[in-house]
Amino acid sequence: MKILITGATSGIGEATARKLHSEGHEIWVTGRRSDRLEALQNSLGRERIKTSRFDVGNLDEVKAFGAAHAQGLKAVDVLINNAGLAKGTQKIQEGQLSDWQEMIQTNVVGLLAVSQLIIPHMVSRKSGHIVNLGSVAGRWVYPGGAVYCASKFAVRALTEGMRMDLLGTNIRVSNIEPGMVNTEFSLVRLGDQAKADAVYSGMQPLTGSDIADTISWVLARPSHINIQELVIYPTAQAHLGQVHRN
Ligand code: NDP
Ligand code: 8X3
Repeated sequence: MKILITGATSGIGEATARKLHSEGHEIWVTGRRSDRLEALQNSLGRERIKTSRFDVGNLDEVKAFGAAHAQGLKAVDVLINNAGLAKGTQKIQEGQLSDWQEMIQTNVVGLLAVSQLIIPHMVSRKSGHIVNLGSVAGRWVYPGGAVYCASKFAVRALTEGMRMDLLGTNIRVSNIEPGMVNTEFSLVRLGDQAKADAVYSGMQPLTGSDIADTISWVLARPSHINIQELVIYPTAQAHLGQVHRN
């Protein structure tokens, strides 16, 4: 299958790219850091891998990507809307508008903009699978997480809405909702490696590969099965903020 993955320069996206490439799929990996895209391409051997650098939240860049690859985008069988981020953990009364804008623009508007490049072609072909990276933060809220959670609640609503609007087209839509995964997520959110490491101290979090395996399984279900939502926690986490540490 031809699989487009947004945000494949680290974490879940990179692990998913590696997993799906190892299964023989043709992967198209994207992100803002071109050095990382190049390193991934070099490490996978340049066969069945294409790279494109753009910011999903920058609508001019998404449009330019769409125009430059109009033909290639018609053939995408699977879109993995993985690019996303959290910024800050401040309470709502202390938060920064620029952080809120970046989260909403990346996690919600960016997901929609990339999906819009792909969905009409999938509808014409009457086949395709869209996998969105939601989160347990898209089902439950926690203090200091209001805007990030709102963006992931939106991903959940968009997944449900896509399923409803696409009913009858054979297109599947899935929302993968992980708990704590040790990636660059906490470093991006907190801006400090020591603080990021502390998030996972004394407990075993999920890895990007754990989520990649899950996505691979979701894609491999027979075409009459649509895994719509899948919550996956580390065993040491029972709820947001409820973590068992040794
Ligand atoms: P990482 O920070 O390791 O990876 C995030 C990826 O998204 C990077 O490849 C980054 O690439 C890309 N990205 C971020 N912003 C943009 C943008 N504006 N345009 C294009 N690409 C972008 O974190 P994760 O792997 O953990 O995160 C992947 C997804 O999983 C996110 O949607 C996150 O919300 C979700 N998630 C993460 C959990 C966790 O605990 N880690 C739990 C639940 C969900 P680049 O910087 O090169 O642009
Ligand atoms: C990331 C999980 O718990 O940091 O989506 O919000 S959490």
